[in-house]
Amino acid sequence: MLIDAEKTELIKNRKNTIYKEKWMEVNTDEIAKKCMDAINEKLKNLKKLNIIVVGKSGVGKSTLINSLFRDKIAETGLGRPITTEIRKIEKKDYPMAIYDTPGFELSEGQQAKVKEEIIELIHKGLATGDINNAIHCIWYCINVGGNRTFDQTEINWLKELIEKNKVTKVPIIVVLTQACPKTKGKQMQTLVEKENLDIIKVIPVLAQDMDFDGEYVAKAYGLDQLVDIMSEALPEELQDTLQNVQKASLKSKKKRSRAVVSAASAVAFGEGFIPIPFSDAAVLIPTQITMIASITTNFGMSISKSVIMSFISSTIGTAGTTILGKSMVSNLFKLIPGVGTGVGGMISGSTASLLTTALGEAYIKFMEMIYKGELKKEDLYDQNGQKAISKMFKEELTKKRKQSF
Ligand SMILES: Nc1nc2c(ncn2[C@@H]2O[C@H](COP(=O)(O)OP(=O)(O)OP(=O)(O)O)[C@@H](O)[C@H]2O)c(=O)[nH]1
Ligand SMILES: [Mg+2]
Repeated sequence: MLIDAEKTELIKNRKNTIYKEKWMEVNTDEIAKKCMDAINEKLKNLKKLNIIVVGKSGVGKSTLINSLFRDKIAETGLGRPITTEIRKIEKKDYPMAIYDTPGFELSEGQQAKVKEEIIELIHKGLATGDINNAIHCIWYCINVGGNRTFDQTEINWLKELIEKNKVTKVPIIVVLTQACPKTKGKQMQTLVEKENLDIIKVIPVLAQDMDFDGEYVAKAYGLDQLVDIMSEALPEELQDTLQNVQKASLKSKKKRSRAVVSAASAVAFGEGFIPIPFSDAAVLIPTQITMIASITTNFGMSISKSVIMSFISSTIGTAGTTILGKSMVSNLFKLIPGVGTGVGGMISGSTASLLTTALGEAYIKFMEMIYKGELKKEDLYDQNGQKAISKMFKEELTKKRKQSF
């Protein structure tokens, strides 16, 4: 039998243990570091997207590539020749390769050669059984500006390529470049569509604004649609890569990011129903870190740890580096209208999911503001910037809370 003194000591020890767990510290610096690790891991594991771009010299292949993808990838020179006619453009730490056909002139001998080389590339890629080596899409570019009518030799070339690609089924998109004025682009689109080719889509684009003697400027268009079509044509494993490299459609980045938030929110729902003293919400944090990493990857910007940290501090309500888990939870609860303070010491599934959704939506807005240059790095270190993030998060919470009623 235990004597009273021993009993008291045991109870005290037990209390201490619970006490420690209950008041566990949440370190924003640590969380930001984990976010950075998760972002780097995610970037490292992005599958490589491989596109072949074919079209006569001067149609605007390089312009198209540089307008659609980040970091002016086609400006890295001519690319490494991999066959006599095809060059591979790659960049270090860039999850994409472009096979370009510079100077593709459709002279008869060359036409046939390029076609054979493309088919060979497709087969070689498939033979490795690795998605990183496969050819995922072919753009066939036709210049609208220089063509009054359709060039039948190009259609014939395409038909033969389609025939040879019948089994391998790499998606082919016909891109009508320099499609200006738009009506001319539409006309050409109708002409190509009449051919009933087995392709994904014919799409007119103007990759860059076009200046007519300083009197009239035709605005670039169609790139966002090309991103959407690519997204429809590519498998799920390449969707993150596409968003990471494309810079033409913010809408598409946001759409993909929202899907990430819904998924994280569902996971958080399952992780809910945890008594606060034991979990201190720490159990929930890995899910949110993964979510933040995925959204950051979609935006394709390099983000520093301090930027992430200022977002975290602003949302969980701490000025310093550390905050007690309990305070963090109570801060968060205070932000949710009508929830009170952690009823029964539990974070319910629906509260966990609500917090996750609001955090994710606020982070998408935060990324969007940085992407558009509306929020500068300097703003993040001053109080006003942090207050703006806090406000955004609170607004999202209120909005989502209302929706859940
Ligand atoms: N304003 C405007 N100019 C364009 C557009 N597309 C191409 N150009 C111009 O057309 C010319 C040729 O474009 P490139 O992108 O170099 O053509 P390319 O198909 O890569 O040509 P090769 O590499 O020789 O096969 C350049 O002077 C571009 O500036 C566009 O969408 N808008
Ligand atoms: Mg070029």
